[in-house]
Amino acid sequence: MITYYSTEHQRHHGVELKDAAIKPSFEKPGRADTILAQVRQAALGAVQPGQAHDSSLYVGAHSERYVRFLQQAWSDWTATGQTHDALPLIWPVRDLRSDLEPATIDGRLGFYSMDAGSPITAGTWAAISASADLALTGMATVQAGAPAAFALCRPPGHHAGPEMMGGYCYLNNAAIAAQQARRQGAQRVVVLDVDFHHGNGTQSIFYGRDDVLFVSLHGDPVHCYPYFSGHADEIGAGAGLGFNLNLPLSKGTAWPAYQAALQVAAQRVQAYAPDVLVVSLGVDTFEHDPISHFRLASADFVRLGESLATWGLPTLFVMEGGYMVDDIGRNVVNVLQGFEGGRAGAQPV
Ligand code: FKS
Ligand code: ZN
Repeated sequence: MITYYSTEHQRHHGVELKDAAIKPSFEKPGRADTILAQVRQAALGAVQPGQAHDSSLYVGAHSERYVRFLQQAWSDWTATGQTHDALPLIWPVRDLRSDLEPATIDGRLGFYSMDAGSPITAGTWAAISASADLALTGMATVQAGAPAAFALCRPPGHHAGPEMMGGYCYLNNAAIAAQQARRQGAQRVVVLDVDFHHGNGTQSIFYGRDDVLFVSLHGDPVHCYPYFSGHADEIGAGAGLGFNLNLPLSKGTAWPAYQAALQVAAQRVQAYAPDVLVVSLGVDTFEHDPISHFRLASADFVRLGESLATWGLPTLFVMEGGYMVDDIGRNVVNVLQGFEGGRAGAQPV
């Protein structure tokens, strides 16, 4: 399986608020580097750079004005005399107006975000556009006939909505790839999200549509970030009614319950009969992940890959979260190798 990787991700290294202090973000460059090292060590396949794509291809998953905001945010911020990273500090929550785009960067940072987890830095646009381009390149490879590809995206994307950054995400790489699959002729696309956190952004982008089915296994939002999205009763709206499936799982979920939920997901996907599968691949479901609460062991990630292979679909893996930096590379490669091993006995869904 080809891995698409770009060094541009290193230009984004942000901060987050934790324990009443500004600290380096859990979502740090070393994550992608350790995954790449394991991909190479395991000889998974070629590692190639992505192709640059026009930012107009990000529109569809996102609005045009949001993409423009991301592209210009750092220069707008530094134009006010600031030199440190930009973080939003005010949000248009209930009872405040969210229909008017503010003119100043301070207002716009809050207008276009859900939390303070996505700082804008000097290298953010370079990194996030390169990350989205890896997903687009991977999708092109899959649509050209490859059984699978791995987009080693960083920054991640699944919390980013049509007009919203947050949770370390800016451009929704998986949604951008799914949207591109539709443009290039796929009739039905599934995005399966196995990151520990609910992919609220992907859900939101496709909530009113029946041409992209979103299925997610994640920590129950009653207890887990992002708290305000990911419940089982979120089933889509309008034309998209019935095309959103959330499978929230309790804290401490281990492989048996996880596998059972995966089977529910498989049945829904089988009924949908998609042309292509995009997997939002987070490995923060690992038992030792520092910010999450599932208990998958390293060997379970092989099983996850094997299970997905039995779906028999052209598959693009898009990297999302995973924070136990020493182990995430092994766990990611386990999924991908499990997938390749499992393809031998694959039955089309
Ligand atoms: C809980 C703090 C939660 C934010 C967690 C963000 C998770 C991001 C992710 C992504 F894939 F996007 F990277 N902080 N104590 O893993 O879902
Ligand atoms: Zn996550």
